[in-house]
Amino acid sequence: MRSKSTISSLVSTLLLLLALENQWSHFAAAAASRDGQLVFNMCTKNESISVQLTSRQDGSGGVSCQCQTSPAADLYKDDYVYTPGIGSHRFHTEAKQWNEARRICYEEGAHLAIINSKAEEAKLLDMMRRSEGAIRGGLNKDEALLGIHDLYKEADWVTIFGEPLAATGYASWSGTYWGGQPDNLENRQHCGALINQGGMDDVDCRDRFAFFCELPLTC
Ligand SMILES: [Ca+2]
Ligand SMILES: [Ca+2]
Repeated sequence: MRSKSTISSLVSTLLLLLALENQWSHFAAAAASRDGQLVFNMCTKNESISVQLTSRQDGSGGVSCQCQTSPAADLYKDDYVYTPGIGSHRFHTEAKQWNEARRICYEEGAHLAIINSKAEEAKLLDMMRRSEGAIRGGLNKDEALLGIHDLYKEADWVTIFGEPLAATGYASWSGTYWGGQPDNLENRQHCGALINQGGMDDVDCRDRFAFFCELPLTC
């Protein structure tokens, strides 16, 4: 018990110091494992920090601490809007086909955006509405491509990483846009897009739309 309370005290001090220095963008994860060992992972502005606190097994009640740091993803890249706790996004206003958009995001060290929450949807909608007048080309200015598709199997929606859409935390299709979505119009709509009124639509991957890129988080 003594060692666990010592660990708690050290962790509190560590977190307080980090908070005071205003260095961390968000507290990414905390995991407590067996036998008085605690591992914390944190994202800061410049680094990903993993802190492992282990109680000594010699009965002294002492604690050892190991820190590992590595460069964090470049969350502050030019043209990307960083929102703490949500992510870094860029709204591309020059309309592209889905696969072109996917490649452009990749070349920026990013990926087509995958929405994980209503808060992230709200952020992207805000970016879309602010830049609507800047959209060039494309089938319409109401929608922007996302990193989801049902190209492998009709109605089996997955992210560009192969994860089921249902596991992303956001699978909100519009119930009203053109009578409700996804409608797989003419059996040729296999890419996902965010609608500026909220919710998603399935669109033809060959049509051009504005699109969102997202920088990956390291932790
Ligand atoms: Ca489809
Ligand atoms: Ca559709």
